[in-house]
Amino acid sequence: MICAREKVFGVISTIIVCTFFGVETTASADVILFDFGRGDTGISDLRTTGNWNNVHSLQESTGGGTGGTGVRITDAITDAGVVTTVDLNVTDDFSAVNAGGVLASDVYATSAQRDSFFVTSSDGAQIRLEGLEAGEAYDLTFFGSRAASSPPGRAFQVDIAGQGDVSLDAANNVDQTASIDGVLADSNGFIVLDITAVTDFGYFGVLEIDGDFGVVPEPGSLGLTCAALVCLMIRRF
Ligand SMILES: [Ca+2]
Ligand SMILES: [Ca+2]
Repeated sequence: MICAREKVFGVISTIIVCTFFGVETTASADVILFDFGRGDTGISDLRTTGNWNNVHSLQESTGGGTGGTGVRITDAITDAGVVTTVDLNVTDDFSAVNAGGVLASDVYATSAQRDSFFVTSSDGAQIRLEGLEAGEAYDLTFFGSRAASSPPGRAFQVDIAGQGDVSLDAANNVDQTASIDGVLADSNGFIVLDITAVTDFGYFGVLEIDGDFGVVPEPGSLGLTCAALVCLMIRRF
């Protein structure tokens, strides 16, 4: 009797685990692209179509707004459209959103190159990438553009504690990127990026991540996996 109860408990536990935690697989090397800038609420829509993750402000509807703390992308897609476990979390707000980049598509689509979130000399930002594979190495590439005919400075710097830093001048930029390669996700699957202005302002427009990502199974395949596990356990009664 006790044994039967334990088996029933086992089946129920399997259903609960499948329902709440899903079944993850790891994709082969892939690319995730984030476009920082304007969305569609109240002002011009500069989101990039296709397999991009558009990061835009929570405050746009009130007139421009900022790339505020709490802006979040959940289950980012790869450039092949695969849904991953990767989240992007703005843990320290940017100063505001800008759409004054050079109209060009040398590296990415124009809608990605021309807008950005920006920081100032007195107001940096922080992004935490979550849901990465713990201990896995990732290559990170950054882009930013701001049409400019004179000072002040428009360069941003990205620091990843203990793993490297890089800067990129966004002034009139159309084809330059900056990268930090081989960045290790910590034991939580996190990589934290601190973004600052080198001098006056820093325009941060695109983040590209190259590496292996966990994949969120499609609902259909998840259901089949759970059903198969439950059937297997019932047959063993
Ligand atoms: Ca800030
Ligand atoms: Ca954009």
